[in-house]
Amino acid sequence: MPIPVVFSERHRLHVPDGEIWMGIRIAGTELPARGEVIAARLRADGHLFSPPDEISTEDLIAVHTPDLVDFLSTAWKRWHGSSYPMDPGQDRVVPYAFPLSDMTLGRSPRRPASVGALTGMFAMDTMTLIGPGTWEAVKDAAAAALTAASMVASGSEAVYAAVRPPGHHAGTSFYGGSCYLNNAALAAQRLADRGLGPVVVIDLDAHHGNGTQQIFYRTDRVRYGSVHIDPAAGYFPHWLGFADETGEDEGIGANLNLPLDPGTGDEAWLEGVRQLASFGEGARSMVVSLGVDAWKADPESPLEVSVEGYTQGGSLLGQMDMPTVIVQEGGYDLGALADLVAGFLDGFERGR
Ligand code: SP5
Ligand code: ZN
Repeated sequence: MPIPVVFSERHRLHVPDGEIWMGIRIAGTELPARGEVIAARLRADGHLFSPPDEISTEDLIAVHTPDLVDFLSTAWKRWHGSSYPMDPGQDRVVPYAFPLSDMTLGRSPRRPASVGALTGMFAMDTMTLIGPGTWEAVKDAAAAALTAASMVASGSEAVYAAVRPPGHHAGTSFYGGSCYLNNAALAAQRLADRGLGPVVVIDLDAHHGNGTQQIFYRTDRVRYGSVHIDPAAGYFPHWLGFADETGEDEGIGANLNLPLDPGTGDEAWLEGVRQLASFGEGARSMVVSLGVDAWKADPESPLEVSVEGYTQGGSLLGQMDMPTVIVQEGGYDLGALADLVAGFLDGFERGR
């Protein structure tokens, strides 16, 4: 039986329309077409689709601050009630100044009057633009991950949330890296809350999931393990993803980072996936952050994993035989995206 899929057509409403990269607006790669090619392929392959349940703010503050949720849900309206769309002519919400902690004397910054300044309190970068339909799509992506977790908590063996935008760079109180709310973290927290803890999150995206790591850094109810491009080699998210980040307080030993050199291919990547599977032993359920941007021709990462590599990775995780929520993260080669996702899901099914 192909893995059931939770999917919302409303992902299409999120049209970031580029990113501000080194101060310049460029095309960007987190496109609506990503959701379309994945859904088309899985429909053709006979997966059963269902829409997400309705959710409320209460569901989101399980891992995020009310301030972040309030900002994301109102940012577009505030921006379009300001002068920025006319002067300087910016139609997307984007930050320009950031309240670094020394700059505010270590105090929590007071809420600024201008929405331009307010954006700098929540955004970790300039690449993650907010447009007219962003919030509706973001909310449905979170809802899809939560729905998949509820299905698994009520007995489904494995469910795939085919979402965009992705989520693993978003933390308790901040967004960035093309992510707004942390879909995978919401799923993991729900599994833990429904008696399926400890949960292990296994992150296969080419980039380190700094947001997921931050959300669960001080707890052992949700472990976080990731194999990704080494931030020390100059890659996003730059500040986190190093091997010496192993958790704090109750979470000591519950965080595992496996950074890889640029050019790393299937063999070493799969060895990393095997280590993540061992790290997950003894957990009662699993969330897979399924980024497929470690693919060798992906425009956003220098890792060199093949479709066969992702299929074998799926098989290794399927063999863990745990209740599992699979959540889509990155993956930007539109010509390979469907093969990579379908390959992983096939491998996962066959591994079980
Ligand atoms: C979820 C996810 O995979 N987020 C990745 C965000 C990574 N962005 C990396 C830095 C952006 C560089 N994009 C411009 C490339 C110009 N050649
Ligand atoms: Zn990525």
